[in-house]
Amino acid sequence: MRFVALAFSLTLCPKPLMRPTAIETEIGQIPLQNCLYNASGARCTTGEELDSLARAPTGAVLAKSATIAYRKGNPKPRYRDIPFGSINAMGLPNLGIDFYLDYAAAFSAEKPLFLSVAGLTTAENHTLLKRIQKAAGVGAVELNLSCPNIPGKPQTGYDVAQTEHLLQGVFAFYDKPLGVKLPPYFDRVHFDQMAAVLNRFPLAFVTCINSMGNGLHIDVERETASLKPKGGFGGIGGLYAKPTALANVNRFYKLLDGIPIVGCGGVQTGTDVFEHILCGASAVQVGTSLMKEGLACFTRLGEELQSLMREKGYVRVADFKGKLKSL
Ligand code: IRO
Repeated sequence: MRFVALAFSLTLCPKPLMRPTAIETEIGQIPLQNCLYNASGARCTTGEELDSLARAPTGAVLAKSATIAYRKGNPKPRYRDIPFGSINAMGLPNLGIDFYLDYAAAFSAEKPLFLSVAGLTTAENHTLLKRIQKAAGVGAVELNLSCPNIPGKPQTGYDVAQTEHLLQGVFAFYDKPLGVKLPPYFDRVHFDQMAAVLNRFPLAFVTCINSMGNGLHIDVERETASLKPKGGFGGIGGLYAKPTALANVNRFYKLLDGIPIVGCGGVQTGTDVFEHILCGASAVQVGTSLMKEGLACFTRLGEELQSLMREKGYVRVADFKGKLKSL
């Protein structure tokens, strides 16, 4: 009888005998069943793309950065896979905020929908956020301070005073969860200056990093740039960006007073996800790998992360989050 009960528990109820490794997490007050989700811009512009992301094994769905009006974006080719990553000069193509608000109102997946906002002026950002504040179905907003591809529009995140001015205006009326997406920084003083500003506001999260702006990839055979817009200059993502992304995640994790970090940049394997979390990320976005591999990347990355966690004896994300050791 005891043998029968044991055989039953081994076959039908294997869970208690296995070591559970959960990749659930939370970004501050926002619980996520999976620490992975898409980066804004990667396969998340249309309703069909967002529906597919809603069905994928991810913790959230994040939409393409929105402006008030529909934008066609820059002329093509404006995105290329390149050997160790990607280059893009998309130019903020999106369906306009009305589309994303309607999508949010009807969203019924068992995970939060995040909207991304990238107004071309401070006034446009305020208008967008006032609309979102009144809307239903939006889990959080990622305010994009770092689009590198709008000719004539510098990245707000490279101007500390302008960032402070924008956030002062935003938090004068906005009281729902809102985070910012930063460009990569390369100088220790710039980390300090931006962190000092961000610490003055009740941010729900800070996403590090957007693509590394204004790289140039050459098509040697044709002796041209690989992209058409902006003389070929575009944001670089993928493995090229990983060490910079990890440095930004880790520096802001240390400098920000408890504001959660969302890591983004160079995630190709479960080990890359692990590294982001070790550096301090609470959740990790996937951009270039999603573009190259499609939605299957999320199953693979989740499995690879869990297998590494098992190897290392970690049971949950919190066991190693921010625990980068010194040498
Ligand atoms: O060109 C784009 O649409 C774009 C945006 I808004 C961004 O935030 N980052 C990027 O690499 N491309």
